[in-house]
Amino acid sequence: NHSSDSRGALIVLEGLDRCGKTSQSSRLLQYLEGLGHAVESWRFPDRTTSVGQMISSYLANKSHLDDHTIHLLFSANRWEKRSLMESKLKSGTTLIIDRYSYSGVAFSSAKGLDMKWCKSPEMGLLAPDLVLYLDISPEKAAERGGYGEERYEQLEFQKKVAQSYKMLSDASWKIIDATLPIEDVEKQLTETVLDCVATCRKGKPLLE
Ligand code: DGP
Ligand code: NA
Ligand code: NA
Repeated sequence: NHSSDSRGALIVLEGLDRCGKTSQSSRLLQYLEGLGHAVESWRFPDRTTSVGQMISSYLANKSHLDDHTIHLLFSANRWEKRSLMESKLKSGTTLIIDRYSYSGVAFSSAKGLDMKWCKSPEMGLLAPDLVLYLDISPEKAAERGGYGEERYEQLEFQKKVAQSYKMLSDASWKIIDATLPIEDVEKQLTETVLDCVATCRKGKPLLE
């Protein structure tokens, strides 16, 4: 039971590949569930949809697409979840999202695409209430058990992505030192996340 403008929080985790986002989103999920909150963890790209399958094949180097085309597919993959996202949030469910529009802009602009062009298809998607950036140097990330075989998992490219993220970050981002032990990273996240959830429950407007 909540008042009509009470809602869930839209919390986004961002960072380079191997920064630890995926472990932290499952820890946050368990933490909030343990406190009795309605919460789900999502990730983008969502590889389960037909658009997501095209993205997955591209990332696995099984298909080749023009840089603009794949950019728009990643964006389309977020757009196809927008209405569900909005209804979940409005019904009081907090969403913890592993990657969102910032990944879209950071990874594509790292290829040399114009940043303003990269941002435009993201306009109108729901704005996060909190962006948690798990900060790690590209070199340290690369040391973490090595990269997999996916297209972007290369040190030189990740250095460019890190530069793009720096250009995108603003005062609203919470920058977390992702090189600390996993429990310490979690500790840095939980307090901010709880504040954010409380503010949204009190009826903070949901913006685009
Ligand atoms: P992940 O499933 O989080 O490992 O993401 C797969 C890869 O795709 C990863 O290298 C980050 C990249 N990525 C995620 N979202 C986007 C996006 O919107 N655009 C581009 N170009 N790359 C993305
Ligand atoms: Na990855
Ligand atoms: Na992702």
